[in-house]
Formats: sequence, structure tokens, C-alpha cells
Amino acid sequence: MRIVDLRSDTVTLPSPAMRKAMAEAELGDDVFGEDPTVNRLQERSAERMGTEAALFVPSGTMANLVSVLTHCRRGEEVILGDQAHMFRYEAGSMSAVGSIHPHTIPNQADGTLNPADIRSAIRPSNVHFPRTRLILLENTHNRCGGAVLSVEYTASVVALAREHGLRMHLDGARIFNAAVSLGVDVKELTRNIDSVCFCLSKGLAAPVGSLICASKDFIAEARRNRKVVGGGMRQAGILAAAGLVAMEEMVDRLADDHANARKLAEGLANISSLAVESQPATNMVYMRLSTDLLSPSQLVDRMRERGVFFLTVGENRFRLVTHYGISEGDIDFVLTQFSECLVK
Ligand code: TLP
Repeated sequence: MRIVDLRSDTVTLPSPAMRKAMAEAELGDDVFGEDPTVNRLQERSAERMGTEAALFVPSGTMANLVSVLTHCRRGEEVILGDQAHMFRYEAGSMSAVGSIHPHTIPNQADGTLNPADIRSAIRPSNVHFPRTRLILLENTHNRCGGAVLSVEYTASVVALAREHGLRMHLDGARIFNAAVSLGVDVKELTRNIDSVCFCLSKGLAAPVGSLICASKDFIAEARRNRKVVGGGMRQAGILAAAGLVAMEEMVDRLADDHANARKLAEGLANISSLAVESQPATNMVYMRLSTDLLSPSQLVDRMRERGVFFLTVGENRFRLVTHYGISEGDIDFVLTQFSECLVK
């Protein structure tokens, strides 16, 4: 049976070139800093992001947690969007592990935080209040439709942070999708940000891993915090090898995923019982069911029987993600299945 899995770009499988690189990777003990392949990946990542150094960690969740632990002490505060992945989907890690206080403000539909909201969230010095330490942005913004934050917007929030003596962290799990969508070098989107993390295991299709990119001093401290949360890996070069291939070979092709997402959104918008939220800027399509002839869970189940997988991410809200494993032909197949399921 034909399966088209649109649940996430995390379901991507490594390319043949990645498997070959993994099999042949030069290895060492990375906790001693002696894995040459990990070291190469870290150097290459820092170069790409325009930072002094980088650190390989097992997941995007750990990349965000280790970054926030490195910026903030107990009781300090992070300003972030109420739709931020780190707030909604990372098991409350900053408070669970770090005793760090999340201060949420509303995300706008385009994934931005309103500068006026950021300003009013910054705490004055007062013994009653937590100390504000960090502002966190997410680019692309997952729950805001895979939206892209622009170079100008990002720079304006960096300037605001500087004005108030605050630090900036960017959850750039899909920062390469943003750069490809805007047609800019990724460094434009990370300029002057204190810490940026990105994932190898989403659209870039490597099996495991994320990078934290920042100054040398920050990375030295982050290495300690990675150890605290058990993220020090040994012969991790076997994973880093796939990551190096991902960075070389998988970035430009993200444009194909974006084109497939647009095609999917256009096709779904033509089906009267579906309401697509907006034209996708990257690889995510969000939609709702606009009929009560069947329930949201029935739609998911019936489409699953037809070989089309996607996620429910709200009461009547679905997410469909294009990626390396999805071809243009798969999009045609998916559209046919939706039409048949909803028309019959
Ligand atoms: N997002 C996943 C899961 O939440 C399901 C997905 O399928 O989109 N930041 C952002 C913006 C993310 O979207 C994710 C993963 C993470 C961080 C965490 O990365 P991992 O899964 O590697 O811990």
C-alpha cells in the first residue's frame, strides 16, 4: 500500500550518501573532544551560522534547553511567544530542569512577537519580580504555519534586546527553510544573536542531531550544561557524518519541499470542506475541516486508511509537512485521496 507520511519532516530517512558517510566516518571519543567528524561538523556549523563555535547535541529540545540553561540562572526569566515550540512542546524543560521562568506574550499570526509586547514584558528592577534575561524567537515558526521571520524583523528584536541589556536565543530548528524561502544567506538571519540552534534531523533529513552555535565562551559553558543533561555522546561522529552530508547536499533542495507545500495548499483549498489557513511560506500546510459531515478524528482515521498520514494539532486543526521523502507525485496522490474521502 502506498503511504505518504506528512506528519512531520522528522520522519525523513537518511540518504544513501549519508549512510555511506556514516559507515566510513572517522571516530573518537567526543566527550574528550576527540571525534574528528563531530569537530568538523561543529566547525562547519559555526562557519555557516557566522558564530565562533558550535556544539553538537542529540535533539532540538536539548539544544534549546542547554542554550537557555547557559543564558539564565534559577528564577530568571525568558520572554517567548505563547506558540513557541519551547513553551508548548518541550515538556516545560526550562522550568522542570532549570527553574527558569517562561514569560509568554502572544505570537502574532506571522510568528513574530510584537515589539510593544516585548517591551512591556521586560521587568523593571524590583525585588518582587524575576529578572528578565533572554528573548527567544523561533524561525521558521512551527505553530504559526511554518512562517518565516524576516532579516529586518530579527534585527529589530536584536536591537531591542541590546537596548535593554538582554540576550537573544533563536530556535532555528528550521532556519535553513527560512533562508531558502527568503533567498538569503542564513547568516543574515542569525546576525548578532547570542545563541542559535538548528536541527539536522528535520528537513535536512539526517537521522539525529542539532547544533548550538554561539561564542567560544558560551559554547564552553554549554558543553558543561550538555553534560549535566546527559547529552555528552561518545563516538558521535557516526551521526555527525550524516549531518555534514545534510549541510552540503540537503539545503538547496528545501525549495522543492516549499513548492510541494504550495501545490498541496492550492489543491486542498479547492476542496470545499477544507479551509487552508494561509499560503505556506515553507514546508508546512495548516488547515481545518469546514464541514460537520465528519469529525476531525474521523478525517484523520479515514485518510490513514487511504495511506495519507498527518497530525491533528488542535481541536479542528491539522498540519501537513512536506519533506525529502515526498515527491510531487505524492502530492497528486494526497489530493486525490482527500477529494475521494470528502466527496463520497
Ligand atoms: N518539532 C517536531 C515535534 O514537536 C513533533 C515537529 O514535528 O515539528 N524547535 C522546533 C521549532 C521544532 O519544531 C522542534 C520539533 C523542536 C524544536 C525540537 O526538536 P527535537 O524533536 O529534535 O527535540
